[in-house]
Amino acid sequence: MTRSEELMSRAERLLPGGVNSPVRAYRAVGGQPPFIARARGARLWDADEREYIDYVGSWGPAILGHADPEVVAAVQAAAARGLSFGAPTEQEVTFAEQIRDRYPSIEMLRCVSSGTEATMSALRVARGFTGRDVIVKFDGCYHGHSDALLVAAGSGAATFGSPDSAGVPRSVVANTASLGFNDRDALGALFAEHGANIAAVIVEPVVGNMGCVPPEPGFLEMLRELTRDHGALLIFDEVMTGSRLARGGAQGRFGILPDLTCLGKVVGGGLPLAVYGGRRDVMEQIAPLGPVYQAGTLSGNPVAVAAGTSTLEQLDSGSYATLERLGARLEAGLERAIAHAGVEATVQRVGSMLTLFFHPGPVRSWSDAKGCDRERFGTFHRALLAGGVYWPASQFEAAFISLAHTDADIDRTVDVAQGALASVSPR
Ligand code: KE4
Repeated sequence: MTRSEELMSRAERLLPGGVNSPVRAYRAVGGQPPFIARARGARLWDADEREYIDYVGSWGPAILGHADPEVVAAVQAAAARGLSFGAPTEQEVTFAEQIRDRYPSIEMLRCVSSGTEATMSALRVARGFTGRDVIVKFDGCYHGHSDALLVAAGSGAATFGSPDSAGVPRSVVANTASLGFNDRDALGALFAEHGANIAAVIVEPVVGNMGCVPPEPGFLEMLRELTRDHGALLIFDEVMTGSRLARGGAQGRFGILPDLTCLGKVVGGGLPLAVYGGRRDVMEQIAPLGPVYQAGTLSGNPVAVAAGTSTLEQLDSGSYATLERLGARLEAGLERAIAHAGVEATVQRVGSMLTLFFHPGPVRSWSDAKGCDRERFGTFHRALLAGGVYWPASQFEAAFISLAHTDADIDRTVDVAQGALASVSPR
């Protein structure tokens, strides 16, 4: 029995599935999830001292690579000054100024401790500001686990979703509509019928949570135009894309400014720190200035802010050129490996986030993505892991490249993927 197997048998007695977040249990891909003991740069080591090249990056935060020396030093120095005060600190102001400097759409912001909190709070202030109740999301987009956003795809014409989780009352999602991503006809029809009641549209501007699915030309522009015309707010959930796709996130890359933005992952540098912010007239609705309540004991925690500040300070324009180059190298290598293996698969990438879909492609929406061959993905994932490549444990996730990855890492990964694809029965 490996150390990870021993640890999993202990963990399962106390933690549902032995994990603190479902995807970590490997139920979608099978096999024993390695318990990670330590990480540095682009490498992970598990409890059995097995080494991996890491493409999960803690699901996005580790854009510099793990245990970046400057970030670790900043965290150690902050911790030595005290872990949490529940009071304003200079460091939170500096961090807020960093965010404002990167995101022209963010005039005012509030720190919270997770992406879920950020999106939940953004929805609340959008409803408070507009006085409206209807929220629009897109099938296959994930915005954290707050009740109003756990909505299954609207079945056919019934665009108003049904709960996507037990424990969510139907009444709570009665005002949440879910449409097909990139479906401009459905979007136009919904606004034509319900526009006056829509508080906000929330979208991953590049979707990571059905795998990497970019917006088709004109889709984000249409979202911006329709929300503006109908007095609804446009919320970009950039928890994954923010500071990953460009210094100013997807909004910087595409040049479309939302009314509110949610950030997480990279901006916290791996510690519990997330942000929601945007138009000043909207954010001034938040307590103690306005009637929309939101609070948090550890919001803007000084140790987490130290990790976030140090991470953002190290991300400059050169960083994104490097991430683009490494991403293109991995994409090209995987495409060669797919062709060589004669397997029906496609790679979709934006910057340093990418997905290998077991699907002929293109994958434009959830209705495409759910047609992927998940069994083949599971075989592929297990073979990658056996070959020392740590890949997201679901077909519906994005893999992430960090600044610590080298050309040699990418080339080694492509070699392992070539072997992994050979173990997948061709179709
Ligand atoms: P958290 O509450 O997990 O910090 O953030 C929720 C969230 C919000 N918005 C987007 C676009 C996200 O991707 C996430 C969380 N992402 C998942 C993986 N895609 C986190 C991994 C997990 O759930 O364990």
